[in-house]
Amino acid sequence: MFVYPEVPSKVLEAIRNATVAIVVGHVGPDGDCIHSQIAAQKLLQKLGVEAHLVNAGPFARKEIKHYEPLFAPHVDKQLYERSPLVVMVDCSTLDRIGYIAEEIEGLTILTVDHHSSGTQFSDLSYIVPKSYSTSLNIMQLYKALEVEITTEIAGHIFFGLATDTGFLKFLGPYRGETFCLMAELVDLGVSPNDIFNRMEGGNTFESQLFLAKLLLQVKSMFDGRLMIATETKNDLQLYGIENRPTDSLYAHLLGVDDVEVVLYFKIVDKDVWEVGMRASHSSVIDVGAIASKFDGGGHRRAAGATIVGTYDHILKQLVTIIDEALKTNS
Ligand SMILES: [Mn+2]
Repeated sequence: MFVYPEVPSKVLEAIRNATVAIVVGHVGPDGDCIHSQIAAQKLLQKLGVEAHLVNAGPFARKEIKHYEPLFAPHVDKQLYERSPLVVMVDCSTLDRIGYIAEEIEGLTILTVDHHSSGTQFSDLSYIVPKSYSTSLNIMQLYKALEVEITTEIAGHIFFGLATDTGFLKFLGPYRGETFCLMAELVDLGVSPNDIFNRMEGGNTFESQLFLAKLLLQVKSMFDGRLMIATETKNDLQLYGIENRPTDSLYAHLLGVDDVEVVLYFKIVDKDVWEVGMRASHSSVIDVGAIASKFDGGGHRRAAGATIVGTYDHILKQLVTIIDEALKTNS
């Protein structure tokens, strides 16, 4: 059974000694990022710290979109001058927080994360690669600091966990501790059924059409071991960025027999692509390592990178790397 490591006393001290803080998360935030940010903010507030939420966005995912008004897109200059403690959640490298990295230069950063990629740049961190979500790390902070977890906070923690485990589908064996923590959250008043409906509900017709369009044009390579989906500018105009069917696309393609890697090319700008990468459960390919070659980040099975270059060039580079990886592992 896995046991969460103790939160370093340095981390607890930094939180206790703070008077003002900024909680930041990665660009293109997901449910774990947003709910971890909010849970961290509430923790700080309960300890008497003035805590602000900042995220560069975009808040494209439907299940987190309504939280956008809680987040500032920039670090206020006056706030910066007060030397706030920066709490960075759900990522451990500065490039993952976008332009906000420049806005917090020189400030002390405390990292809370469960990603294994990227080099640790600060000793002020609570990084647990085995944790299924950053929100569970935050739960450990609540316990270590003896701050009450209310029903509302338990809901944030559960939502983060549900997001990163595909509502428990990605859990492996001998990880009973995650179920124990979930049981605690449920007994604090969280309804898994409500969370599931919030996570999975609200699909628009446009998102289903967008998904259909992407699926019809998927490129299959290496006998179906690699699948590549690519959106066009026209798709974005037609269906809207808020209807990007990211999770369902991965779920559909990872469900195909023999598939090991799925790539999703998303348009950011002319010759700027955000490439989402997923590896199947049975594959030994580490997409986190592939993403880090392009200054991206993530985990073994889920990662992404923002890459500058023409589509053909990026595709060629990625296909070459994945071809190598598939050859060494077959
Ligand atoms: Mn996460």
